Amino acid sequence: MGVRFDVITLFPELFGPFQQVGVTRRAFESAQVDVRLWPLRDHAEGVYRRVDDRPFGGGPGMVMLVEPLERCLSAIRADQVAQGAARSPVIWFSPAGPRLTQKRVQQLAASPGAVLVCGRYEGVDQRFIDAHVDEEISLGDYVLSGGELPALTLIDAVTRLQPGVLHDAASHEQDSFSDGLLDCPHYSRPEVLAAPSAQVDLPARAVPAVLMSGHHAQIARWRREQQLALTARRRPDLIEAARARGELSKKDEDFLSRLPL
Ligand code: 4GO
Repeated sequence: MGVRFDVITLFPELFGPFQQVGVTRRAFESAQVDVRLWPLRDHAEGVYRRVDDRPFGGGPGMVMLVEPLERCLSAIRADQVAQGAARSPVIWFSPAGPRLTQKRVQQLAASPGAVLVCGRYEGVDQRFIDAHVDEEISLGDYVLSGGELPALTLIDAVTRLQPGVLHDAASHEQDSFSDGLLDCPHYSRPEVLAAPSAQVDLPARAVPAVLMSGHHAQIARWRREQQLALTARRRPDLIEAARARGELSKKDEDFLSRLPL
């Protein structure tokens, strides 16, 4: 049990503080999620410990060298064998990969883990990717200066799904995407919020009455309808996908058909 991430990075110090805060901290402390950092510089050679060089064919920037990466990956494989851990897939973060989804996060959360390769500079020599990378993942259509934030993002998304991390098991079943729809709005105290004194034009803002009614079935129906309305407006593609999976009831369809376009 537990998920192991082996992270290849030039900046291992980025991962420390992250493991010390929030609801996910216990999962790291108990090694329910075991993050092992592999500083790439440790596998570089020579006085200068080079991990990058100029691209053949010319052009701007630097490319991460194959050999330190291969030595680092060999050290990870040897450690996995020594620890009796599974040989986990190698994930490389780049904008060219398919987008990370909650579905993939759920699969990884129930898996032995992965080796996460964090690129820097212009990227990694293609021969490393061709020989060793099993899966390429992107967070979205933008460029980052390194793969560390995508790695931390993946680790966070996987860690919060581990048993005991959230306050109750139902908590993440309510998340956006867990049922394929966006999350409903949330409210807490006070029940009626006074206008800030500097903004007399802002009316007092009450919590939606149904949430104060104590009618659990009505509350559940209201939340479902809030999810449906928000998702239909912002992400009609997700409504279509939920419909195709047969996850919209007659009630849901009636509600959607009555929404203003
Ligand atoms: C991943 C990596 C963006 C993403 C990256 C993304 N930029 N959209 N940059 O998930 C090679 C060196 C890739 C820096 C890395």
